[in-house]
Amino acid sequence: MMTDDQKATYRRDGFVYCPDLLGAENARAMQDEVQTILGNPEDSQRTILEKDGQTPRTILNPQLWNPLFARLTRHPDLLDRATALLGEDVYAWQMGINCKQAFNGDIWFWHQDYPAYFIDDHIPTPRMVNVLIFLDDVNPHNGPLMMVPGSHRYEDKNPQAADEGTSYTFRYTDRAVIEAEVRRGGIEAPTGPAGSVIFMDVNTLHGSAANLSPWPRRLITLTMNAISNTSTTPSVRPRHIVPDDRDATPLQPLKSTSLLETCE
Ligand SMILES: O=C(O)CCC(=O)C(=O)O
Repeated sequence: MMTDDQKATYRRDGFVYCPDLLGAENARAMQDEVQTILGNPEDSQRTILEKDGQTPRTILNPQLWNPLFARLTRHPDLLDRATALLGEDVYAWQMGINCKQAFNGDIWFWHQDYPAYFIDDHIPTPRMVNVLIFLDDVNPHNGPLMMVPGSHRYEDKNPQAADEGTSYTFRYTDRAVIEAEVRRGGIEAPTGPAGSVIFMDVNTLHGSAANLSPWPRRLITLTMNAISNTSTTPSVRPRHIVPDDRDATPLQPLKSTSLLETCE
């Protein structure tokens, strides 16, 4: 359950951190599944590589083709909080598993998610929440997600698409805006065990540094959208990056909190 205090934190800061929400057993199940997926590179459209052309950067939309990650979208502890924050039923709009591997996991330059969702994907309002799930223990050295508290109030009308030196083009934020927002709000980078979860407003400014440490820092980003907020016309981005949401139906919670239990 999302408490009133947690909701107030989310509204004030643009994110709320729930340490250990999914627990170690679920985290281990997801880690094992990621290893299996990466060991079977049967479809190159399922994974974006880093600019070295070898290191996996992001596994794209596994909820569409992997039963365990499909179940994750229906985990009751995620679904009830996302629904409470948005005030209505939700569907899984997009998911990625950012692999940020040990030694050579690359950066995610500073950005807000919503400008691309609005300009490129035609999602009418920011009535969405990005559910960020730690797949590994996160510490100050393995590239924790950094966020600027309060930056969800800044409305960026048209950030330019760029690759910022990585293999992934996105609408990254201008340096002058980042400077001003960080001067105002500072930076927070939650750390904690695998299975922890951050619920983040899609307008919160965020990014992460490269991972030089010997520890991976895999992070799931699962964007839940309010069912009244589906795209008005199909995204200009390819369907393996942004799935078609025309048939979106509300997610129903699993009966169990264990991802390993396959019964409904
Ligand atoms: O994995 C990361 O550090 C960045 C995630 C991110 O930027 C996103 O999901 O939009």
